[in-house]
Formats: sequence, C-alpha cells, structure tokens
Amino acid sequence: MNGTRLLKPQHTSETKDVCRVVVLGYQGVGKTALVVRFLTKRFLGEYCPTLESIYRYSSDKSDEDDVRMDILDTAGHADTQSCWNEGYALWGDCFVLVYSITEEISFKEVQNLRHLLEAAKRQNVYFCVLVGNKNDLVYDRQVTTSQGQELADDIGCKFYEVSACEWNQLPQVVDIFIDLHATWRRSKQARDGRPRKSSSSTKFRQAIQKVISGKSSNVKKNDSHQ
Ligand SMILES: Nc1nc2c(ncn2[C@@H]2O[C@H](COP(=O)(O)OP(=O)(O)O)[C@@H](O)[C@H]2O)c(=O)[nH]1
Ligand SMILES: [Mg+2]
Repeated sequence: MNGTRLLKPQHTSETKDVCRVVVLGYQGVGKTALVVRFLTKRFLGEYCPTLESIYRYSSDKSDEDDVRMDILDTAGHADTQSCWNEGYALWGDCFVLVYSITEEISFKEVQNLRHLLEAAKRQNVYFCVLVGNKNDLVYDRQVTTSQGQELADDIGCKFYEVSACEWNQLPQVVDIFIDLHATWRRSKQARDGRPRKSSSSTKFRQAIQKVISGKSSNVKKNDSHQ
C-alpha cells in the first residue's frame, strides 16, 4: 500500500453513507483505466503503474438517493494476509476483482485475492464483483468467458467482461460500480432497518446513455477511444 494511508473507517455523519470500494488485481490488468473511465468517462492510455489513490465519487444529487463512493485504486502489494487484515479488508465495504482476459496469470491472481479476502473478512459483510477486462483483445484471449462466469458463480458474485478502452462499453463499466453501490446500500438499509427508497441508478444509467448518444452537452463525444 505504497503512499496511501488507509484509516480505520470512522462512521461520522459525513462518511456513514459513503461506500468504500477497493479495486484489486494483477498489475497491468487495467484497474486504473477502469476507475478513470468510470470517474471521468475518459480513457487516457497510460497510467502510473505504482500510484495508489483514493478517489471520492459523488453523484450530483442532494437527496438521500445520492451515490457516494470512495474508490481505492490499488497498485499491487495485495498479496499478503497481513496487508489484508490491517488494510484493505478493514477499510473496504466492496471489492472489484479485476483480471485481464489476455493473461491467465491475472486470472490466477484474482483467485488468490478472493481467498485472502474471504480469510480477512470472515463473517463480516462485504460485496464483490469479478471483472474480466480488455475484451477488445479477443485474439489474445487466454481466459474464456465461461471460466470467468464459473469463478463468479463459485464466489457468488456478479461477473462482467468489459473493455476500459472501448467508448461504447462505458455503460457496462459504470454498471460495475453503480450495481455494487446499489447492493451495498440495500444491505445497509436492511441492517439499519430503514425502508428501501427507489434507487437512483436507473436515472444515472439514463444520463450515461445520453452522454454516449451525444445528447449531453458537457462531455465531448468525438472520441471512439477516449
Ligand atoms: N487493449 C486494452 N488495453 C487496456 C485496457 N485497459 C487498460 N489497458 C492498458 O493496459 C495498460 C495497464 O493499464 P492500467 O490501468 O495502468 O493497469 P493497472 O496496473 O491494473 O492499473 C495500459 O497500457 C492501458 O492503456 C483495455 O480494456 N483494453
Ligand atoms: Mg494502476
């Protein structure tokens, strides 16, 4: 966890509705590309491989249906149990396990990470999703879609195959984070005994669809690979 200090969650009124998401996976699988795509809608191409950062995401709404997330984009070092017990597992509510469909070793790594996560969280509630990235590189594929789906079924989580670099796959990339947040919030509200409000995720997806189809004025759309 070079550079990023993970503090024990303090559930103040300021942070209690913020969902903490940890993005994990082998180096170079596209973790940063996916996070940057979700946050900025852009694909930059090159990202600092050793930079570990926490990003605050907040939807533009002021009602209770707000989507607020702190997203920790990790940069390796997630392969020891102590790192888990003291850091990621304590900090995170949700985990995005990312591999590249072009690298079998990265698929093995998510299986390893899954065991570390389970061991660290034990009985505690957490949510995760499995993401196979780089599905634009089908000719270099080393991990089949059914292998990914089988692993997700085994973990009991949702599975996505996406490409961070393909502009038309932005909705799927958004779904990864928004669905995870929705699951986290439903569980939290059930635990808090609060009645469930209708989710804002549908409205959010509609807004993204508008951006993609060029109906929104505040995001440039002339980039098939941005
Ligand atoms: N072809 C392709 N390349 C990608 C994709 N996502 C990321 N990359 C590239 O993979 C490399 C590593 O990406 P990065 O996000 O830094 O990986 P990280 O180490 O897991 O954070 C960069 O050169 C990216 O441009 C994708 O979906 N398709
Ligand atoms: Mg990175």
